[in-house]
Amino acid sequence: MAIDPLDLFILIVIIAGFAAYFSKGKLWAKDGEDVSAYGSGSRDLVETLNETGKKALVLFGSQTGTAEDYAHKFAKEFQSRFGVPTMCADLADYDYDNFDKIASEVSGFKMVFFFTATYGEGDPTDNALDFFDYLDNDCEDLSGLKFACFGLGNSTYEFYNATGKRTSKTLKSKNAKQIGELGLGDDGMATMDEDYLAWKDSMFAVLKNTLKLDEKELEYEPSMEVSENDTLTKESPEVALGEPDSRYVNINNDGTKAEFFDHTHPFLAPVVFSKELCPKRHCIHVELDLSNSNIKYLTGDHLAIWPSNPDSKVTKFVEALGLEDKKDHVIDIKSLDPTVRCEIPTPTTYAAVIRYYLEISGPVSRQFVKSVVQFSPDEETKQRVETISNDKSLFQKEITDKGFNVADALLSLSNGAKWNTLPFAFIIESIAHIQPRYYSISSSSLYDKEKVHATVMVEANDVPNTTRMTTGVCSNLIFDLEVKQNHVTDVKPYENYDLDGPRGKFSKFKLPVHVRRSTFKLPSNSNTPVIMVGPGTGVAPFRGFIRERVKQAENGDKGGKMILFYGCRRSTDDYLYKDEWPEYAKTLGGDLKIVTAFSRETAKKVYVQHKMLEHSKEIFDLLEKGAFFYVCGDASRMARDVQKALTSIIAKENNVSAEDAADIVKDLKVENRYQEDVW
Ligand SMILES: Cc1cc2nc3c(=O)[nH]c(=O)nc-3n(C[C@H](O)[C@H](O)[C@H](O)COP(=O)(O)OP(=O)(O)OC[C@H]3O[C@@H](n4cnc5c(N)ncnc54)[C@H](O)[C@@H]3O)c2cc1C
Ligand SMILES: NC(=O)c1ccc[n+]([C@@H]2O[C@H](COP(=O)([O-])OP(=O)(O)OC[C@H]3O[C@@H](n4cnc5c(N)ncnc54)[C@H](OP(=O)(O)O)[C@@H]3O)[C@@H](O)[C@H]2O)c1
Ligand SMILES: Cc1cc2nc3c(=O)[nH]c(=O)nc-3n(C[C@H](O)[C@H](O)[C@H](O)COP(=O)(O)O)c2cc1C
Ligand SMILES: *[C@@H]1O[C@H](CO)[C@@H](O)[C@H](O)[C@H]1NC(C)=O
Ligand SMILES: *[C@@H]1O[C@H](CO)[C@@H](O)[C@H](O)[C@H]1NC(C)=O
Ligand SMILES: *[C@@H]1O[C@H](CO)[C@@H](O)[C@H](O)[C@H]1NC(C)=O
Ligand SMILES: *[C@@H]1O[C@H](CO)[C@@H](O)[C@H](O)[C@H]1NC(C)=O
Ligand SMILES: *[C@@H]1O[C@H](CO)[C@@H](O)[C@H](O)[C@H]1NC(C)=O
Ligand SMILES: CC(=O)N[C@H]1CO[C@H](CO)[C@@H](O)[C@@H]1O
Repeated sequence: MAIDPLDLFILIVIIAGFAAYFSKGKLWAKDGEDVSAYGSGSRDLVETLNETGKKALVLFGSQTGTAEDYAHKFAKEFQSRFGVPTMCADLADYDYDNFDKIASEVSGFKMVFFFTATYGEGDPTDNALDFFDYLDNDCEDLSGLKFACFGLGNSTYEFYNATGKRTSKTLKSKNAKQIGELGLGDDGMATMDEDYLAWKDSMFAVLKNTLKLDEKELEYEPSMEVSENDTLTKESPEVALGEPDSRYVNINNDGTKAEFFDHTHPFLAPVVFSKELCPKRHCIHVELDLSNSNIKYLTGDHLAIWPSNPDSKVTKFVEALGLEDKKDHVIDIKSLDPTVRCEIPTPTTYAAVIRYYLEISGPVSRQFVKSVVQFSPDEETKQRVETISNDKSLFQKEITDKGFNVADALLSLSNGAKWNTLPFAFIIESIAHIQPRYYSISSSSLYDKEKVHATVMVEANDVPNTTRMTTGVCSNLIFDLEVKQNHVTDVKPYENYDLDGPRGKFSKFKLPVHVRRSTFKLPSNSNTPVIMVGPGTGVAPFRGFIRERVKQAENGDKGGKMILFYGCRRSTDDYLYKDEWPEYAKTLGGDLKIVTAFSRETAKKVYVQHKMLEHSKEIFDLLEKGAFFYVCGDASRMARDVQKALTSIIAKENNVSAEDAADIVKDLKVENRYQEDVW
């Protein structure tokens, strides 16, 4: 239960948050920029389609932007290939009470496409919850509606592709007609992009036949316009230089105090303390002060940090596009399509867009490279781009295996020639926008009321057979901040950032954040024993749990037993919070037990699940006493292995079959006594 369907609410005054979420855009609609839906802010789907003359609809359920990205690209390509005006929208932006009228009331309506990702235990994304609620409870008959669906998932999770399948199955059960096959994209096998391309090609072939659509020569049709504005400079007060959204432009930091912060309007939280937890691998502990905001958190929630790009990546990107001389020019971004909104505050500058809004450093997709063929700066480059983007294995070898990002790939493909041929509107439309990163909060809201702690492992990996390295955007920002805040001189961060932010607003050491509510929670009764399994950074929320019980004990409330199974490579290298545990044990006495597994100190790997088996009887006895069981950390293998270990413990100690033990574990999950916070 990593992300529960209920946790779409950002932790704030709950009622206010509720109203704000469902009126997203309307409450704060200023100058039209922050309006989520079609210009008027209408949430009426049929009315919007009617008024904008759209004849097809692409809806996405997305948590971290992948489905959103595919949906936008699909909508654009569908529109330009078949000349069908198409609207692409977030599932949360519309009401569904007249969804069943689309086919009958929107004249000439073709069909609707869904792009839905899966989270938690096969759950839909936060923004898709209302839609599924409608489908399950209010929708009667969708006959006459044609649809297609592409589901996104990761096959390393237990409930792979669940949401895509649910979308397809439910719509069919309401008599909607599915066109083509259900598409499934798998992150786990790293084939998402290829899965999508294959599905898309077969979908277009089917569409040509079933919808009798005429195919046109594919060319780029901009849905926004970027124009330079020479009457303004980057000093002009109305120009956005990277403020998280337009409400920050022209507002002083202290002026934001009275405001309301949430997932669309992050709080600039001062980092009041930071430290290195493991110099050998770099894991950073940060403490942020939320006291000047309306944001409250509960132990077990997630902190979302909004990162920006490092200097080296910004410079390289500017160089690839040949924007060196005009990076600070002011640009206006205007939507040409009333159903497409640009979330980037405007007017702004090229450099601000690149540093603060575009995800420029991750891997580049074959689809993206395919789409730039038409903008190649010269004939030779065009040939090369065409060849490489049409050949899966060549693309893997020349681009993916080299750890290239967009700028690296473009410059390598063009042999260093500048891509000043790429329209900036195309860049904004084709490159994903930076999403906040989530961190399991490692403090306790009881112990650390106004402060929120996070435990951030720095992501930096060597690219095999090269001297290059790939670096994670957000974790390296935190690393850079820690080094500068503590004036560390003997360590060099992997990347350097503009920590002062636009107009110095992030100075000194502030980060835009919001809090996301989770259901990963201690039992309400403090006497209930808890068993926690959290190797690596998975220990983060358990530090919060333990601090919570420490505070309760200090208040005279003697709690139940706590066992933490913690694993890392070596006791001397990456044992996080090693010095803190004895302190907590002083207060909790025999009620806190830490069992460690060091994987690289012996010839044979020792993991947390091995240690669990050694403590089989103790775990079972605690479960019999009503203990809650928690797992946090790596989702791909660890969480599964731990579940297996628990199942075999129950089978052995309870003398039941493996099947019966698995059922008991399932029941524990249903009772919320087995909780996961995995990523
Ligand atoms: C619910 C939840 C809780 C979490 N809790 C924690 C926590 O407590 N602690 C924690 O440390 N993390 C946690 N995470 C993970 C965290 O959100 C981030 O994913 C993590 O910090 C990496 O983010 P980043 O921006 O640094 O890396 P990203 O920029 O997102 O990069 C991801 C990876 O891609 C690699 N990469 C970059 N460029 C390329 C390229 N061109 N080609 C190939 N690879 C590339 C990077 O090296 C990195 O390894 C949690 C995640 C979730 C969903
Ligand atoms: N730079 C790298 O090469 C590298 C390597 C691993 C992870 N990472 C990244 O580092 C991030 C943070 O890592 P982290 O600190 O949370 O974890 P971690 O350090 O990767 O792992 C914590 C401990 O869990 C062990 N482990 C590995 N597989 C396991 C399994 N199936 N079951 C139980 N335990 C297992 C590890 O052992 P062993 O590692 O000894 O097997 C280690 O002792 C992850 O997001 C990951 O992507 C990077
Ligand atoms: C915390 C977390 C939980 C996930 N749970 C599942 C799951 O239960 N089943 C699945 O198929 N995929 C799961 N995934 C994988 C996502 O569905 C997949 O990465 C998808 O591409 C994300 O799309 P988005 O970026 O549009 O949100 C999970 C991913 C994360 C980060
Ligand atoms: C949409 O237009 C059709 C006719 O073109 C009309 O019958 C219908 O009422 C309109 N629906 C909405 C919600 O505007
Ligand atoms: C999917 O699972 C794999 C494990 O095979 C993991 O390494 C990867 O990070 C996951 N992908 C995403 C995007 O979560
Ligand atoms: C430039 O911006 C100013 C202020 O927003 C605006 O009045 C003017 O019309 C813009 N000029 C151009 C050429 O877009
Ligand atoms: C790295 O190079 C070695 C030998 O030069 C080769 O065997 C190996 O497959 C290469 N690894 C990658 C990931 O390309
Ligand atoms: C376990 O159960 C089996 C039958 O279900 C029984 O034959 C066996 O004696 C039991 N063992 C113990 C130790 O209780
Ligand atoms: C195509 C594919 O891999 N489908 C899988 C989707 O997930 C279910 C389990 O939820 C599997 O049984 C299917 O094989």
